[in-house]
Amino acid sequence: MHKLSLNFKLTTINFIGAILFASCVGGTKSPETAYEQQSPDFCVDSAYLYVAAQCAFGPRVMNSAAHDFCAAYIAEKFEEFGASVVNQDAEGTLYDGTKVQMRNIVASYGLDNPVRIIVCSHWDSRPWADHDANADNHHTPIDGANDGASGVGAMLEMARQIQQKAPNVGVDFICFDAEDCGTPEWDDNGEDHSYTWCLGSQYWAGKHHVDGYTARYGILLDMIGGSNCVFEKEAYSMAYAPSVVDKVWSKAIRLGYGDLFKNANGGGITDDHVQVNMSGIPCIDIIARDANENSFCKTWHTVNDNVGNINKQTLKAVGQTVLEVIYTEN
Ligand code: AHN
Ligand code: ZN
Repeated sequence: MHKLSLNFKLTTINFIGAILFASCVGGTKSPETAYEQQSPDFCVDSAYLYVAAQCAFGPRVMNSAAHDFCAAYIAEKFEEFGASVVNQDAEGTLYDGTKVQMRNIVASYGLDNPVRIIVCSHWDSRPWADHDANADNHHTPIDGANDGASGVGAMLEMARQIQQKAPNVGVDFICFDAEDCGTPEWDDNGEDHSYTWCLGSQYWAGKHHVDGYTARYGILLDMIGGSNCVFEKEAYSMAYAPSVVDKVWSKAIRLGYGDLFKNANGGGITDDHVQVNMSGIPCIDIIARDANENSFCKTWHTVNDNVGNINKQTLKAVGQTVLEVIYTEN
């Protein structure tokens, strides 16, 4: 009898141990997290398909057919997932004077809800791989799987989840155009060219997609699908929206993604969130940097920024974290 009960206990312990072990395999979650997730599961395989679908059009560079076809794809996908979509068309001017036709795409849920959260990303891709190790590639347009498509792919998957179960807040997914056609490195004379980036969000900041629009806060997703990268607390985010940074980082850590979301201060980055902040809505940037070097991810502005280099663990961590923030907001 004694022996039997000892065996039973050992088996029970082994069984619990096996569950804890199994929950660690293949994921980044730590077994000690007791936090109970409030949001639906972010399906990273779906998000990955939406990234691949954008890249399949070819580089979404300004004034190209691929760009226009992808704009239609993004709007149609959001509509399929039950969103109300507004296209905001405008003309922009590149660093060299070239005129470009821009389209910001805004997909909204819960339009009657006065409490609104923005999730945003740019959707265009860089016309030049001007950071490529091979100078022969410096004028080649990039797929922008990580730099562009990753953020939109994650937003589409969040939209699919929201269609199935509405959160307590209204959500506006904003796809900004013409973020990534800032002055190329090979044409940089050393002056301040920050105004040549983020043309779509500059336009939106001056004229919101609907009159009188406002939101409680915004979260920008930029390069959220790379490998060997980490997320640090970006400096403009900390200056304009420190409580939003805290909210997002603490959710990420409670979900077990503390290996990616570092409790460290990063530098300030010229990005679409600066424009959202300028328009009076606090907004943070979740933007990856290389885990080992003081730079963006290895594929940044290179011809290697393609769907084969998308890292599902990173994409999942960010997608689930932002969903959790949305579903815990009241
Ligand atoms: C600059 O390099 C000036 N800003 C980085 C913003 C960016 C570019 N994000 C993606 N591509
Ligand atoms: Zn870029």
